[in-house]
Amino acid sequence: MSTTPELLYFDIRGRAEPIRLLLEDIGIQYTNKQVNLKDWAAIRSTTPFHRMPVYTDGDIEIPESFAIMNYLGRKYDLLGKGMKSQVRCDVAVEAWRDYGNRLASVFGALSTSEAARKTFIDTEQLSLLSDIETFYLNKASAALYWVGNAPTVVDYFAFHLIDGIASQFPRLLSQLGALKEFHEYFSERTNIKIYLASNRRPEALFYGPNGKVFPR
Ligand SMILES: N[C@@H](CCC(=O)N[C@@H](CS)C(=O)NCC(=O)O)C(=O)O
Repeated sequence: MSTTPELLYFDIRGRAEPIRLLLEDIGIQYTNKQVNLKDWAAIRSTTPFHRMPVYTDGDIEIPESFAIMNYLGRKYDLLGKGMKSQVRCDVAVEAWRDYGNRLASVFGALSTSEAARKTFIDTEQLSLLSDIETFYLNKASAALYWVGNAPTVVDYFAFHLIDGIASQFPRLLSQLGALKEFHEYFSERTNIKIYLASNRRPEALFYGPNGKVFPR
């Protein structure tokens, strides 16, 4: 049995990117196995639920991206210290998950009209993110992490999604000063900086309708 954990996912950032960021940041050696969409059909039936990501650590095989993050959070003490912090961590993760799911439905579904996409980009997105930013600012600590004085799993979800906003909607991010500040701060962490500049990080954010890579 291999002692090096393996993360199996497409060759995009997508649902695996917070997991990659966490592993990279805390310096875990892992096999970053990336599958191109054209090769997926051949391995689909070998994965639990026939989907990815899947994380394998010794004799533990974990499908479901949030279960993987919770596993890593428990294993490496990244879920917050004490009840209040743990609840704050859970709430923030859910808020980012809602935003991520909304993004997936707006940009990943063929059925979404151009008009609905435009409404999301022009108005809805700022409202959703302003609420998340208000939550972020209502923290007990002056530190720039989402919970307490050290990273928790939510910092990796938040960084991944804000990084997408920074690259796709830079003007929007300039209206969200606290999220922008967090993004800049977190991107300077030593191992995060190394990862962002490395070829281990996929270029593409996600596969859109018809398997098109986004952004092209
Ligand atoms: N709830 C799951 C969703 C997993 C999921 O939808 N994975 C997609 C990629 S993001 C997938 O494997 N799609 C391939 C397929 O359905 O054939 C999670 O969060 O891990």
